[in-house]
Amino acid sequence: MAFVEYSIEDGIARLTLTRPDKRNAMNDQMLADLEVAVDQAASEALAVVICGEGDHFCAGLDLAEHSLKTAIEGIDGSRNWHRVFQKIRGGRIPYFAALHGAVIGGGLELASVAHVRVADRTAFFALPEGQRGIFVGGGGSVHTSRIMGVPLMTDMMLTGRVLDVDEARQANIVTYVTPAGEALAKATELAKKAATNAPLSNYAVINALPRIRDSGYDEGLFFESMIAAFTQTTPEAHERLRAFLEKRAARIAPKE
Ligand code: 1HE
Repeated sequence: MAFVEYSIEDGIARLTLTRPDKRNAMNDQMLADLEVAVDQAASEALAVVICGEGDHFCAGLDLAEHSLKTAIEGIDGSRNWHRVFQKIRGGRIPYFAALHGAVIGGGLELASVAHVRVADRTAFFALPEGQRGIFVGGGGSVHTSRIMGVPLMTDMMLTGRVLDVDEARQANIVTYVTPAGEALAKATELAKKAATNAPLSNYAVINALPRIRDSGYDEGLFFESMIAAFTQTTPEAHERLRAFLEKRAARIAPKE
């Protein structure tokens, strides 16, 4: 793979965007490489960390390549981002994004399909599509807007507003902030924790929560009961519940 490096250790896959000279801008080849890495992770990993090489996570869509496309090629390109990103967002295993430096445009859209986002203090977030004369195309109007809300996303897209990590934390774009250089270690630590969960519970969290959030109130509650009954009647759930009752499972300690 030219622009994505794949590695796996103890069931945790690491996907690194490796195009630092172009600030990890996403071109068609990088997206294709990302899909190969995502498929590989799906076949063998319990959780995934996604990060970027160099000083930035991802500067978004490769504008040089994009500017040469016709309208129909642009549609195909955007639908391709959706297809690959859906494998991340709606797969079986959780993704943890380790963010630093620029998390811009398509980079923020990519981060938005991860399930947990960790940023270090160097991270900054922007959606300069308005300035570039384009629109989000990597699913941001659906995913990113659900995370930060339409008002803030509209502000960022209209005014070019840049968010720092504290603002991003406040807007739930990230749920962890680390000192500079420590996002990857934190994201990996979290991925390791999630990897010890029952895989079916992880699947339900990833795939049921967003659907329930998008459904009606009554349908959501009904769907929740179905998923809850399904997961809790599996042999793995029985064993995990028994382990707790027989005092073989770790207790939850108060936060230090
Ligand atoms: C790029 C890209 C890119 C850098 N496409 N080549 N994204 C943007 O509008 C963000 C544009 N990038 C930037 O604002 C800056 O590059 C950064 C803040 C990310 C980094 O700044 P800096 O000073 O470290 O780097 P640089 O000198 O600006 O860029 C280094 C090289 O990377 C340079 O190429 P070079 O051949 O002159 O060395 C840049 O041209 C190249 N580069 N970013 C192509 N994005 C699915 S739709 C999503 C829509 C969007 O993503 S819109 C947002 C696009």
